[in-house]
Amino acid sequence: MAFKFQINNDLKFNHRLDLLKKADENRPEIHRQTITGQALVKLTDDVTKLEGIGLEQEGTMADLASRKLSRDGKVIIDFGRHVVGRFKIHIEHTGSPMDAPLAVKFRFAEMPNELAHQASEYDGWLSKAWIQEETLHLDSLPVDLELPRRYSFRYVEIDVIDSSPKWQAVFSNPTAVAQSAVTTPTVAAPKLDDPVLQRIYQVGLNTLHDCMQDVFEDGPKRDRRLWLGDLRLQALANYATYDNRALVKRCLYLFGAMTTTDGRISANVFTNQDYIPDDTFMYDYSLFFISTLDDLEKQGEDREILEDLYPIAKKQWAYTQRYIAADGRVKADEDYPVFVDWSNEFDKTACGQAITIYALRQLIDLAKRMGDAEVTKYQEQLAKLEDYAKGLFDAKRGFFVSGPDREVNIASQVWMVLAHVLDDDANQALMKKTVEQLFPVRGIATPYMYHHVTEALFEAGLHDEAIKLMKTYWGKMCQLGADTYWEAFEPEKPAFSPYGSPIVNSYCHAWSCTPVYLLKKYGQH
Ligand code: RAM
Repeated sequence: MAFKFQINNDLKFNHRLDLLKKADENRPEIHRQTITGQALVKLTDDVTKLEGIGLEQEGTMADLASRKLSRDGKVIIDFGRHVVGRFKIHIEHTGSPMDAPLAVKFRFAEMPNELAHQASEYDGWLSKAWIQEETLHLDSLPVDLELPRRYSFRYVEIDVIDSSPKWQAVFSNPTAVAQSAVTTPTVAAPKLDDPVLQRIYQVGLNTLHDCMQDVFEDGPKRDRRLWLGDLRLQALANYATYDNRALVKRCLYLFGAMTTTDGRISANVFTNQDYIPDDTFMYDYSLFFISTLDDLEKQGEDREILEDLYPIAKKQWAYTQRYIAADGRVKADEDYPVFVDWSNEFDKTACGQAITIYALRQLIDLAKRMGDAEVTKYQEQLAKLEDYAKGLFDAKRGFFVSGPDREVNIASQVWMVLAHVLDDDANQALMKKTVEQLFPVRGIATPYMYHHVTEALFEAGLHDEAIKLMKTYWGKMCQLGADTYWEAFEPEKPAFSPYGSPIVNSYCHAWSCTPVYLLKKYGQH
């Protein structure tokens, strides 16, 4: 089922002020740190890097002030690490008096390959306004320029469109004021002897750090907002590292405060000025509200948020009933898509079944904590959903099948394992068979889904296979030059973008940071 923009103008949303107040009470303090540019670099052809674009140092920072830039003069500053924050630079002119303004373009990139694409060539379906660049006309110099937006970047390209034949622009002292809701981890890192895993862990930590802002953002370049599916994984990664529970609570309160009046929880909320729920709904994301609340409670019971948000979790479950048939079959619906992954190359029906079971188990845990008598009703429905799911297991083929064509795909096996539809031995046998017959993974486009594949291997006790996959997937991003992990990565098509061009891809995307969680939970063998 293809992802499409949902426009639902006539929805009615709640705005529970009591819950929004609690979201505000849990608002984080933002920590800031000033970072200076590290080197001048230029793009090179390098087949070992993403899209064949590498970098080479071409000067030190001291050289910047000696570059006199006029028409078409360019320089790329490398900040040496990924930064989310404001950018400042000092600009002067040299030569004759300024007989024209300075026209200059700044381009910000998380990865070198972004600089090899031009915004003018972008024709994808997502807004090109996300492309991080600014063109300015400065009538007088010198100036200490601070650009207006918060950017997500490691590299800044300065491109002088024009000065005049009589004078040149001189740039110096580029700084970034990096920001995050967290500073250093408060939970000890797992003991990892393998340098590849150490690097994989560190890049995950950097990714999470830079996505922890006023809310858990999905990506600080884009969409810069709070998505429920991303939040679930970020929260788990956060408990294993920075352990800022207030930020998780803030985000859960935001979703809980602004459901539709019929009980649906939005896939994401905007938090830039006012709090606004998006009119976009995804079946699995809505259910992950239940999971995220339960995961939080499992960290240590928090009665207040449980009592505030359990009724909202229940209402989401009640709304979900229309997608569950009497025999326990989950009926997918184009208007409430099951996301699972950006790829549309596989059938997601069995995943929908498994995710429903996965979430209901967590609702049952919440119901027990609340002493809710409806727990029995939930348990009965769980049994039906599981029976139906077991019927999807094709004993002859040894796999779960999905959809009308009885398709066998990796995602279905993975979600059935995570939902513990079979017992532990059968789960292990299923994942072994998945590795033997369905690997190498093909046609999965996001670290989000790779996370679930890796987790299913760990859950099934296939530690070595899980580590191997982590190394070939997240390790490959590291080899290709990642400082932070990416929103989309399909190893067999490294330049894949769900949006038509990598220039709008986010290269610091929270749902990919989960090696920090996986290595902490399962990695020390
Ligand atoms: C994208 C964002 C976000 C994700 C949704 C489904 O727009 O990257 O992270 O949750 O897709």
